[in-house]
Formats: sequence, C-alpha cells, structure tokens
Amino acid sequence: MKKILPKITLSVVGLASTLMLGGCNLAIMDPKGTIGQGEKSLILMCAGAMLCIVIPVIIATLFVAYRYRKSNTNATYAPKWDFSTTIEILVWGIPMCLIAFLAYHTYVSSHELDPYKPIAAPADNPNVKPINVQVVALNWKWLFIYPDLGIATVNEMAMPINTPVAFRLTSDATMNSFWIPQLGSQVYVMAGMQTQLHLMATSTGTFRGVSSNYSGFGYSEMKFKAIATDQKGFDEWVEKVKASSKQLDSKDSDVYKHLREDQMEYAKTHEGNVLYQEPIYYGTVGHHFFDDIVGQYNDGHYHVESHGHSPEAPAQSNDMHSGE
Ligand SMILES: [Cu+2]
Repeated sequence: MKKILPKITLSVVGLASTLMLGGCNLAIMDPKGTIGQGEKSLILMCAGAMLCIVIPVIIATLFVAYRYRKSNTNATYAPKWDFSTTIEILVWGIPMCLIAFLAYHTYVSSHELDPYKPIAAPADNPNVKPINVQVVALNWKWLFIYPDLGIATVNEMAMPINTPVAFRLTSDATMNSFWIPQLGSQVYVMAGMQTQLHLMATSTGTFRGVSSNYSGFGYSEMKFKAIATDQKGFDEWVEKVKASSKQLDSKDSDVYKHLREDQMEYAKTHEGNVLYQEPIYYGTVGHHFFDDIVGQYNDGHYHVESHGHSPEAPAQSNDMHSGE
C-alpha cells in the first residue's frame, strides 16, 4: 500500500494537469457568447452534482475494502447480517434526489437554451435588431447569405457583438451539423429541411466554426471563421464583401453550380483530399436564394414545417414535408 500510494498520487496529478492544460483547447469551456455561457454553466453544474455521488462512492469502496480486509481482526464480523434501513435510504435516496435535481435543470435549460428561441436584445442596448443569416452546407464548405444586406460569403461570416443573430440553416449536399463551439449549440442541417439557431456573441474575436457531424471523407476540414466584432468593424466587413464583383444570382447560375460541384470534382480526382477553402465574397446575391435551395427538394415549396416553432405564416398550404 505504501508503495502504491505515491504512484496513484502521481497519476492523479498527471491526469489533472493534462485535463487542465488541455482546457486551453476546450472551446466550450471558454465561451464567448450568451448561449455558450449557459451551456458551460449547465455542464459544470451537472458534472459537479454527479461528482457529489461518485466521489463518496469511491471513498466508501476503498474504506470498506480496507476496513473489512481478511487480516483486520478488529472489524465487526457479522455473517448473519442482511439488511440496513440507513444504507437503503442512503443508496436509494441520494441518487433519487440527484436525478430529480438534474431532471429539473435539464428541463429548465432545454427551454432556456432552445436553439429555436429568439434571443432578447441585451439590456444595455434594447433597440438592437437581430441580424438574419442563412446558412447552406455545401460539399466541404459553408455558404452564408445575409438576405437583408444582399451579400453572401463562403467559409467566413461576421456578426456584431451584443446583437442577436438569427440563423436559418439548410444543406444542399449531405446531412451535416453547424457548430461555433465558443458561441454554443450545434444544429443539424439537411437537404430540403430548415433548422434554426439563435446565438449572440458577447466579446470580439475570430471563432472557429466546424462541421461537427461525421458526414464522410474530408468533413473534418469543413471549417469556417466566425468573426465577432463591434458595429463599426461589422459595417466595414459588409462594405468589404459588397465591394466584391462576384455575384450569386440564382441557384441555377453557373457560379453557384460551380461552387456546389467544384470540390466534388476535386474529391473525385484527389481521392477526397479536401483542403480548407479560402473565404469567397459575393457582392450581390439573388432574392430568395435560400428558399430556392430548400425548395428544389420540395417541389418548389420552401416553407418546411419547423417542428412547432413556425417563424412565419405558411407560404403554401400543400406542404410537401409531412412525413414526420
Ligand atoms: Cu422535419
């Protein structure tokens, strides 16, 4: 025992420092937005609550094994013993309290951090309007459309800080998952479907955006930059994108077809060796671009049922999407 203890201490210290140093890369533990902050608190609270059971159980196990070892003749020897009300209350009562505690907080936070729930304007800036961003997952790249600004970008998006961002998301390729870890909540995208996400950055910076779904070869390289900046920086970014002479007119345009297909061709010739693609700016984008992309999978109908959180009145009565 005396020889084992220092070894255990060493490995615990080693493990703990690895975890803490690793924390530098754990983006969800370093949130830069309201939703990410809420998710971090929830993770820490749940882990803490569960450790309240795990740690005493480990200590009790070691204590019982040591105290009632064969060579200890001082410990009570009770071969006829078979029931203890105190132990029964402890081992059933405490976990039941914990499950009730976790259930309550899971329920409350599922509603509070619901990706479909619009984020209220911050208290110090109550008149700020949310900005709308439409996201389309393409093959190994992300397309961002700013419908109100008439611009689009690939693999780079920007948002002003302390301003809610309302995302509508879809895919024009395989199923995928959109995630900016430091801002919170990953959301799935699927061709012909629409999902929603609301995020708000509270500090400036350039955050990593990823495809967090195992969608196949090369998707770990499907990354984008999410730039959170002050209003002035955002306006400058918009001007920079608007200055681009590139256009995305419609989903049938050659520009879009090329954008959609080029890396598919690339994959065929390079056996899926997908490289990170540099951002592209489009100074103008056609009207209803996003809706047309959704609609092509739904006989032209772009109002897809949105799981009870309908953001706008139905545009069509005979929705194609009814198989749920
Ligand atoms: Cu659905």
